Amino acid sequence: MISRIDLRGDALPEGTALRDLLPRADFDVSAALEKVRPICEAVHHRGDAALIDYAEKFDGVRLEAVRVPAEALTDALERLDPAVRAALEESIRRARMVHRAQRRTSHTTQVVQGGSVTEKWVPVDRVGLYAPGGRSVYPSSVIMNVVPAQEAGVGSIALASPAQSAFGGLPHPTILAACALLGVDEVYAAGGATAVAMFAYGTESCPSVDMVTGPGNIWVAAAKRYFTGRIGIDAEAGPTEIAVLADETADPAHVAADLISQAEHDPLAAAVLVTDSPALADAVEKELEPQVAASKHIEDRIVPALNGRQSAIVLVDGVDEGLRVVDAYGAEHLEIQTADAAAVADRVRNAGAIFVGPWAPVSLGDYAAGSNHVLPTGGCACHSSGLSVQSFLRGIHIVDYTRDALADVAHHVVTLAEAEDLPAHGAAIKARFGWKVPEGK
Ligand code: HSO
Ligand code: ZN
Repeated sequence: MISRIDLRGDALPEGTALRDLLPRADFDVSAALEKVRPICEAVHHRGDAALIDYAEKFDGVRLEAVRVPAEALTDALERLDPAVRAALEESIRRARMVHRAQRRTSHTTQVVQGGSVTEKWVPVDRVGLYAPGGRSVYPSSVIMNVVPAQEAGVGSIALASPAQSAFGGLPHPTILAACALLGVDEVYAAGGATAVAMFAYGTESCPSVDMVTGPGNIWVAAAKRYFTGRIGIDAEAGPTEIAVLADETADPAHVAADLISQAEHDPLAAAVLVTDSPALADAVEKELEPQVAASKHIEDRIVPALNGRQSAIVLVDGVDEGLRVVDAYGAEHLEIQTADAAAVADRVRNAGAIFVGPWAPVSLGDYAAGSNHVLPTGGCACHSSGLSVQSFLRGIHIVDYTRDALADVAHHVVTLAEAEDLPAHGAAIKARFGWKVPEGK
């Protein structure tokens, strides 16, 4: 069912040439952009009325208001299955531990006597978090977005999730319960591009935000792209990906189970095994069949994901070549299932998150490792990180120089200003010293 790419024998190509040999999903956000434009503009011009009309069109329910009443949140928490509540609480506790450690403190560098630069970290004032509905109702993603924002010190956090006709037009009750557990009380029933537009422009009931984060389908990604430059966004999340770098010591049943675990998300999800062991490749392929047959979302997601051009078993000559392949791929999630997995993991340069050895499957990270599961997809791990406290902070440089400290460096500033043909820059210095350039030390 899963295709094979044999990269054994010849030397591996360099850079993008290697990347081009590897599988990847088609996820054309630019085509979706044209479709979301009128939706975003309708929300801009008609505000809540447009949100209510779109909820009726896309979610099949006529809302009285988009803001979710406070009682709906407490109600959802009261009705939450106690086992789910305990699991969410443990997930929150672990995520808080990890994200609290990411907090940054301001730092002052004394550049010269009398001249300092302080980097002050300031949280974004207000963020809008998106939690999908429909196929993916993930309270775990609410945690992964809210916790870093809270630990960063974001003062105002709003959350949007699609209206559900089965729940009287409210977002899914588990999403509401997760919000209640996290202390988020500003929740809106709005979905996809309409939710992003609501946050970006603001409406009668929802004040605009400075930044939108959260996963979503291609429409959410397109809406994020539409608003890039106007508001902050975390990333245009694409379909989930797992890559496993494994040698003959890996357990094929575990590898197969882990590949299926992410294929379960989406027909475009990617599952990639990179191995130097043809025996393991055969054994994993053999394992896939009964395990897929025993899973739930077979025809609509797992089979198309594993069969898709984005998934493959890649054969390489050795672990060193395997490392080059996974680095070129830049997976959202990368498992290392080799002998001395920690040493191999240490050599990886490109991955959203790395899962080391047989006891750290991706699903642990999805729910309860303490790590964040909002991670770069589509190869973006080569230049970007997953969601973190840092995502919600801005580092502001505060420049503080005395007269003497400015005088000491003034001639260099004037020289560079002249070299760039920007004499007014130099004049701004000279004006302070009787229109002369002070002699530096
Ligand atoms: N693996 C997904 C996150 C998720 N898994 C949510 C289960 N629920 C993307 O990292
Ligand atoms: Zn997952």
